[in-house]
Amino acid sequence: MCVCRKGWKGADCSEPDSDALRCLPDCSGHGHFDLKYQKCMCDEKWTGADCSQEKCDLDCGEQGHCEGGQCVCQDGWTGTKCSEKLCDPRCSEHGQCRNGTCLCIQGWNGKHCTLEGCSKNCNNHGECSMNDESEWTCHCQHDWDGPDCSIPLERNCNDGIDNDKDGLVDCADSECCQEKSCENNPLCFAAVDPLDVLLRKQPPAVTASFFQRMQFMIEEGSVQSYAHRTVFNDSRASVIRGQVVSSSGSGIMGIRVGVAGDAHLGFTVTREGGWFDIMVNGGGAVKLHFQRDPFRPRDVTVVVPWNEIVVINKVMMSTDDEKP
Ligand SMILES: [Ca+2]
Ligand SMILES: [Ca+2]
Repeated sequence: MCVCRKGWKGADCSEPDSDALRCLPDCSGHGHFDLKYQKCMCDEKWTGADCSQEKCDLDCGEQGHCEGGQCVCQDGWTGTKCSEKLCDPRCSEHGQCRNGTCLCIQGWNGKHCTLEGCSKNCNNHGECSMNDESEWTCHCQHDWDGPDCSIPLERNCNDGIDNDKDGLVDCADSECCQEKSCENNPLCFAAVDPLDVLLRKQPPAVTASFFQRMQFMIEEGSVQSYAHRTVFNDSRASVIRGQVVSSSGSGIMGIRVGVAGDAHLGFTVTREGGWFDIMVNGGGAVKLHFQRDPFRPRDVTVVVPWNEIVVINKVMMSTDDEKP
């Protein structure tokens, strides 16, 4: 027997089925059901089997598609044609998004402009400006220092007055050591930078031992003065590296650093930024002694393995005027 299509009945399916006609698909109200083709014929602008999808013919580029008459962009893209790159949401706080690149407002750095370049507006002791690396940084007035210009400097290095009231007068204040009037002052004597010594030398053989690679430090005119070669044990020698700072956190130059109770190991003197390197014999606790007027001397005990470079925490020195 014949199985009639929707809307038709009778033995040979030639009579219109008025009941069924009432129940034909409504094509979402955007078309009509065609009995001949047995499917929804959609109105212009609509598509889909039931004509429920609006035809969308906007050009949404490669990063988007048209939906409901407008472009829907893939993640990370925006704009009427989805052709503009979005920035990380963090950009909106201190920057402006320009096609995927976050352009920072004054004082902010980083890919998403989240890094503060001029903290506390340079404490009103400096200017926030862009450096050669296109980063905003504080440029401090001449008597202020630190990333946010919060550290006062010894303004006059030759007036016998402690200008920044840190207990250090003129050349005793390391920041004066670059000044002509302090150039030859013993308080500004510093050891040479080991890197500078190394650069003048032939690189050591790859097979050289730790001691052979490091012994340049105790040679004459190098980092460590008055060191006797014979007191160092080749298999135990190690190097302690550290930084001596004042209570304000700035490095102190000219601090004498030696091993307490062992003068034969010699001593070194902190260089610019308060840095020092000293060779010792490892394999136990080593007590370092730090001293220079007008600071209170300090001892710091370090556990030192064999043949290693040990970097220790900052050593803070204070004067008698300061609370310990
Ligand atoms: Ca001072
Ligand atoms: Ca002064």
